[in-house]
Amino acid sequence: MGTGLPAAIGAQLANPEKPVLALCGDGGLMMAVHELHTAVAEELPITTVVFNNDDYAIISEEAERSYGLESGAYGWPSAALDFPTIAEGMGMTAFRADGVADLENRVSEAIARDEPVLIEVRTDPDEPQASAFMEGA
Ligand SMILES: Cc1ncc(C[n+]2csc(CCOP(=O)(O)OP(=O)(O)O)c2C)c(N)n1
Ligand SMILES: [Mg+2]
Repeated sequence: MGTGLPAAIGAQLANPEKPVLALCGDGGLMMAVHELHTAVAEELPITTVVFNNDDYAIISEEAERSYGLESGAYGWPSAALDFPTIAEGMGMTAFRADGVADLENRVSEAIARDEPVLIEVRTDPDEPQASAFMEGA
C-alpha cells in the first residue's frame, strides 16, 4: 500500500539488468504516484501494472461486512482516475489492458521496450478482496 512503486525503483537500481514489475492497486499507486515521474526522469525501465477499481476495495468491503456501511463506501466512482493519461502526462508510455491474455501481451511488450511503462487494468470493485478469502468466503 503505497510502497510498491518506490520499492520497484530500488529493486531496479539494484538489478539494472533484470525486468522489474510493480503490481499496484489504484489507491496504493496514488500514494506515491509522483514516482512515475522519477522512473521517467531517471530512465528506469520499470513496468507498473495498476489494477483500477475506483476504490480502496479491501477497506470498503470490510466496512460493509463488519460495520454495515453501504457497498463501496470508501470508493470514488464519480471521480474515476485515468492512469494512462496521468502516466503520459509525466512522459511515460502507457497502455490499457483488457483481460488476462491482453495483459500478458502488454507486459511482454513493456519489458521488451526497455523503458518505463504503465499498464492499467480495469477491475470490478465487487470482486472479492483478500480479506474475504482469508475468512473463507
Ligand atoms: C500507508 C497505508 N495507509 C493505509 C493503509 C490501509 N489500507 C490497506 S489496503 C487499503 C486500500 C487499498 O486500495 P487499493 O490499492 O486500490 O487496492 P484494492 O483493495 O482496491 O484492490 C488501505 C487504505 C495501509 N495498509 N497502509
Ligand atoms: Mg483499488
